[in-house]
Amino acid sequence: MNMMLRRLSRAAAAGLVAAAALTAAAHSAEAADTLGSAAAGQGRYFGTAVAAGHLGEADYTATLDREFGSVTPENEMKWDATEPSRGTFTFTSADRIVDHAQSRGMDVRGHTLVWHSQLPSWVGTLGASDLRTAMKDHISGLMGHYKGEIHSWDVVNEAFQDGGSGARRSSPFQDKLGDGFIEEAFRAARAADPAAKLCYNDYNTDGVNAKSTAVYNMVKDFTSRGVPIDCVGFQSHFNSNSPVPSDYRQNLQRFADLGVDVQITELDIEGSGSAQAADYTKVVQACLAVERCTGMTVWGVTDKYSWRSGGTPLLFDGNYAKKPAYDAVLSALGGSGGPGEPGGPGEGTATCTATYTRTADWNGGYNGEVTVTAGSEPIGSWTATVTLPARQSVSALWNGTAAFNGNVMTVRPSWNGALAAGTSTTFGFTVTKNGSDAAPAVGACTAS
Ligand code: G2I
Repeated sequence: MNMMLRRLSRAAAAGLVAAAALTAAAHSAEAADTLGSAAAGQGRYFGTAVAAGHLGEADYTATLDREFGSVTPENEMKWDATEPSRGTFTFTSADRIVDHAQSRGMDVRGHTLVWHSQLPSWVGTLGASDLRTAMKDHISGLMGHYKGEIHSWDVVNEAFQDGGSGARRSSPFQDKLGDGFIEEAFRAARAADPAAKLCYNDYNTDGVNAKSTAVYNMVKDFTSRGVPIDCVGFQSHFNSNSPVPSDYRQNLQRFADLGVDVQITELDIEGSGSAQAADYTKVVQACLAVERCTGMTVWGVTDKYSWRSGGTPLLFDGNYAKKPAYDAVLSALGGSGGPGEPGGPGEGTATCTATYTRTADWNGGYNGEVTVTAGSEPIGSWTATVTLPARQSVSALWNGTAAFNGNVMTVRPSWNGALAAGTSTTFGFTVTKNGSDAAPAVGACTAS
């Protein structure tokens, strides 16, 4: 994709992010049948790590595009991938992921700016003052390239040691710049992209323990001194040696109580069958129980490409079949679609129709309006889908709440759900054209 098109598609996706944010607090009583749409119905995102090298595999991208609302490049934004030699940035692989996500209306998490691992060797050779400059240049170069396009950045990753001490981990940054490197990184990150949520991300911090308490104390110190930090990422790599902690929710909540968001950033749980499914349920329920837990990301689409593939820790097997863990997550998110459940076959006889008109038009955009009309029976609520043409994005929505999955906007009533037989209501939305004047397609209306 050439640069101009890439910028256009980035702008389109930025519009979708804004519209999604407008409605993120909306809770839906309707069932959804994908992870992304079910999570959106709970005001959360559901994402996955993505590797650029797999995007050419049809089943991989079909599963990605259908199920997920956010992507995290698994390796492509790391320091070794983006600045292999000092001052020379390469964004080809990361751009591939960002372009793919944006063209389908998915959000992007940035991972990661300052980390001791996957660090090119030149960084370790620098003296303190040069290293400080290089760290800030890396942050501004990488964040600047994606300015306005990343919903959350892992600014510093894994800066604390495992084990009981709660001490900092040795790294070029820690060893040469001291504890203050984290604060310096966050300040540089805020300056580079003020719109991005800035996260500290780590593992083995999922329950209350010495390491998570050390992170907690750092976040508390940052918030009390006005050091910019917006969120804490809990990687949540679980297996039999490191099971889902019983105080997981409590730990997320104590961070949230400091006034930061929490996110589950790299979730995977080794195992299979109902035991694995039950563990996934615990994690999703913990996030949903914490108001400031804004989203969850699993660390890969399919078991076969997982960093722990032998432990089959993900939601889709190597053939992209949904595992029991998938059904458990979807159900915990309030989604369904199974027979007899809300949103599934046989749920009732109420009907509605949806018709679309363009009510205003200008150079860069237009307003659309959808009229929802109840059939011959009264309805309690309705759902309508609007599929946007490529490049277009929604910047505002009224008289409805929206959940986005790719370029499909699923709209539910905000206040106007109940309709007497044969009566109508409308919802409206503003679209940024981004060079495309095509009309959106309004899908079938469903009533309940
Ligand atoms: O280790 C699991 C994760 C722990 N938290 C931070 C994450 O960034 C980390 O992700 C993993 C990736 O999933 C792996 O894919 O980070 C590993 C490196 O620390 C990644 O592995 C590397 C291999 O070690 C390299 O040999 C390989 O060239 O992936 C590279 C790209 O495929």
